[in-house]
Amino acid sequence: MGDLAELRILSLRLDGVVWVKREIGSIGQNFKNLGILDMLPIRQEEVGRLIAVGDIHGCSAALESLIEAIDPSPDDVIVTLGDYVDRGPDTPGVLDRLIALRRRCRLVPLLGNHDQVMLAAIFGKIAPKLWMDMDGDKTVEAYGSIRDIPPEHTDFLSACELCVETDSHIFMHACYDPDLALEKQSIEDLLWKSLRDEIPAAHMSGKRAVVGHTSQKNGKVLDAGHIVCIDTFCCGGGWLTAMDVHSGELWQANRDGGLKQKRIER
Ligand SMILES: [Mn+2]
Repeated sequence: MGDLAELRILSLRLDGVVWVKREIGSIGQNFKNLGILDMLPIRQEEVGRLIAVGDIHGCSAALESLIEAIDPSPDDVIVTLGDYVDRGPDTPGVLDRLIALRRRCRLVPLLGNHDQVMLAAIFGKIAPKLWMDMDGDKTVEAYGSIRDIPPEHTDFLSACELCVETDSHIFMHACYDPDLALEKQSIEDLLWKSLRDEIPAAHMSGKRAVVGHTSQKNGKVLDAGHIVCIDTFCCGGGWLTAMDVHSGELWQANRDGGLKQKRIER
């Protein structure tokens, strides 16, 4: 198993000490295989805003507009909820912008199921057809060919985390099992489970979950109180949403980069 078959979970606490829980598993036929590797304390001196960004799916103009509107400072933490690739026209531009964003703020990128499948296809863990069936053809088209995907982009995706936790919130791409601690969650639930099947009960931690993955075709944030879904279907004509999880401030941009801004009820 190569390095790129490894997945990690990161757990952040923003009350002065950041705890990083690293887990490792294999991208392969069995997506469930996870085990704790280590747990590292990291000091965090100052904390700015904590902002989540929904599924970008190749919509680089929307991402560009949102970053400009947010105007992140080095103390801000931005958690991107995964699914950077496929469907939209410019996956390469999305990954370039995210890599550049790392120099402006504390970026915590999470892995989405599309990102996982892209990596698995590139590194021979699954048949490329499985990726193409998930609109991977748009991604390959934008790069020219699979061979033209630069290592910086696959490195970025390979280093994405599965789950992030703060004192008040948990973040993951798709969903969770409410009765399992974060380190016991399955890849299926974290990356694949749809809210259309069922809105889960509150997580046992009592923390509010912020997720993407289940696209809200009406373009509106789904707020069920204990869980909020900010995948507002940018690639399909809706919005790319960013949300300051403490203030409730929202930024939204469409796939052409047009911006709208509003505050949601809390
Ligand atoms: Mn997804």
